[in-house]
Amino acid sequence: MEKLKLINGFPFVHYTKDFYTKDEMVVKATEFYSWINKRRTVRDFSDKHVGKDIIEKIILSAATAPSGAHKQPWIFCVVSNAGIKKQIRIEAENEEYKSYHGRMPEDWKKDLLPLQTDWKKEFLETAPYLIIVFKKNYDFDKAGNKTNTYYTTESCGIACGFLLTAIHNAGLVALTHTPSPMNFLNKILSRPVNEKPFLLIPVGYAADECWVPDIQRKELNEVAVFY
Ligand code: IYR
Repeated sequence: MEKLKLINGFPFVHYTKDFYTKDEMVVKATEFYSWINKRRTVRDFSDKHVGKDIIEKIILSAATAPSGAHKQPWIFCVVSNAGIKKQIRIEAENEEYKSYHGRMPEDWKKDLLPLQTDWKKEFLETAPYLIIVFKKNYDFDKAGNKTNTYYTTESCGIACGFLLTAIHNAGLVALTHTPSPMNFLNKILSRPVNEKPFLLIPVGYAADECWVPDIQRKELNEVAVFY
């Protein structure tokens, strides 16, 4: 039986967490780092099928993320339909073409050179799934009344972090794609006005011939300060 108690009239459940010995903790932390450090953003996708049940578990994992006042201000739209993927590719490439041919300042394009990105987004049709994460700027209760959401950017950012981790854990790869502007996604997916596109994440297997830029991650002393 789950332990329950009321605090000021609100139900709380007793929470327990496994403790590890100091040595176990070192092993756990080291192994996790070495595993997560193998995650890479991938642009070369295979069209190999991935079971919907896997994607469902990945999304459930993402949706365990903490959120402002536990409002869970996200919705994950999963597209596997070839026709919809094609529409998304056409619209995204249209925006990206304009970005790469005028909207992006030269400095920005220079920063992207080592990644060799361009306006062409073939992966939007190749990857078996596109997960489009929408951020809810406000929400509706069951009766249809408008309700507030809080810290939506932070909440969705964390949920996407969980999503990418769950994708990596399943042996799949992803790309955090941000076609800009992304309003076309509301239209194609018939999403309501309270939802704003946050990230477009193709998910699938890496292609047999898959190349990623030879990037280096910052050292600990460049990313952390201990006081
Ligand atoms: N959104 C564009 C450009 C782009 C921007 C950044 I910052 C990147 O890290 C990668 C790409 C695109 O998806 O190509």
